[in-house]
Amino acid sequence: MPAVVIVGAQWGDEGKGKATDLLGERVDYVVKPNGGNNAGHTVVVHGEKFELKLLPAGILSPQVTPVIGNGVVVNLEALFDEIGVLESRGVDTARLRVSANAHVVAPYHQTLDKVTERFLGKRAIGTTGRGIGPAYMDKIGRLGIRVQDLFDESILRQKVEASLRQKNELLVKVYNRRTVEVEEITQILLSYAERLRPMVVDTTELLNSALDRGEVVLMEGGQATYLDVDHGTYPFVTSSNPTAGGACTGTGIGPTRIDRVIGIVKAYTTRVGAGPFPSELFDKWGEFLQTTGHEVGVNTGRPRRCGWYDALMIRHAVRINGFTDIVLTKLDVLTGIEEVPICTAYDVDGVLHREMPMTQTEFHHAVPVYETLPGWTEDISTCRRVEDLPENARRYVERLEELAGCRISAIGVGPDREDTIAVH
Ligand code: 2SA
Ligand code: GDP
Ligand code: MG
Repeated sequence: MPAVVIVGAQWGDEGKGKATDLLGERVDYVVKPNGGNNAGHTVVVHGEKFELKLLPAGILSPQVTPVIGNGVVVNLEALFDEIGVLESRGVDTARLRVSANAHVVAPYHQTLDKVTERFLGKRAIGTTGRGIGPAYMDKIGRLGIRVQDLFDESILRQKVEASLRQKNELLVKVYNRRTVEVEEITQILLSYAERLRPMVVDTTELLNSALDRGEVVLMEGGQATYLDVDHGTYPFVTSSNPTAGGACTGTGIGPTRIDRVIGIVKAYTTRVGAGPFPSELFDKWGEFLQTTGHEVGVNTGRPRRCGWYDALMIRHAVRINGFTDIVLTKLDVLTGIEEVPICTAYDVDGVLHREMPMTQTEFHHAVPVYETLPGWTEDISTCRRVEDLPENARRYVERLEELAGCRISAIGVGPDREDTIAVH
């Protein structure tokens, strides 16, 4: 399995970090193709909890070379903070490599993210406030600053100036904020240059050469399918392409080199931030999932909205990403629910939809139609084989597999690395 992609199939926090960490023992490189320090992955290794944001979860496996790909937007302060925290806990981060083509999140991106959200008022996206949207806007608008620019002071100053000429107009005239000085930003960015230099390489060359040698590269997608700027619930999305195609552009690995695309699917649904969510729960079961599943944002501490499993979303995600298999996570959280509903259709203003509707308006109006399966009360956290699961848990998994039209290859029954069932 030379090149493998991991993609979140819902709105994030499906457990991609744990899945990456689990596969870490069998891979040589783990590369992050998109996003930045808006991500949040909790990985539990032998009872010890790690929270990763900008760094790929593969950093916890000593034989893995972790890579920040060209598609990532890098907040340098956050990068070195995270490295510092991991080092203080005994994790060796010296193997980390960063793409020379990755873009930098500058302090003014974060300011713009926050003021834009405030400006939107009721229509705010509920971003993480990490400057991700404005950094990607600059990238697409050709006003971005790349990691390599830090090694050419005169180019860096020119680029900061070009970017700030436009930003200052906006900040001062529209948002009533102070002017950001070119020299201040240039010096802040330059202050990271020497520490960053040893990590910076042509990561596309690094990864493709590794594949040529038969080594295994895992692409760890940030965020998730329905947060994708093209395929997600726009405008309530992030500003990158977390779907499988984005893994190619965000790393420089061609699609023909990819053998496996693993969809990470939570056994129920969560979302953090604003936007439509047809199977969202506002009753005791929503609270149950939130509490039992510890559904709180790793990055911002926001409680995650919770709802039942939405089979339409997953079937559509299987298509968009071309999943070869699914890792189903957090099945243990459903233990104790007498009857487990699965959303299998939407009623949209009286019209029944069995697939994702075409328009966002229809999705906003979608009322979930449920089929219900009997639940289970047995503790499943110690199950290590499918046969160990109670019959009703097995039936739930089989039904999800059938509705998704994709094989489930592993099942998560707890947060620790070991709490996993491999399906043969
Ligand atoms: P942004 O900051 O521009 O990417 O926000 C745009 C939308 O994308 C959502 N988003 C996320 N959703 C779930 N998890 C994310 N990471 C953290 C976590 C989130 C946290 O793992 O818990 O700590 O709050 C993540 N990152 C971005 C975001 O909520 C907006 O809806
Ligand atoms: P990511 O952003 O997709 O990596 O997911 P997060 O780390 O933000 O959120 C997933 C949470 O669920 C983390 O706290 C994990 O430790 C936890 N987790 C992952 N898999 C399982 C599982 O199978 N069962 C339980 N109970 N928790 C899990
Ligand atoms: Mg997360």
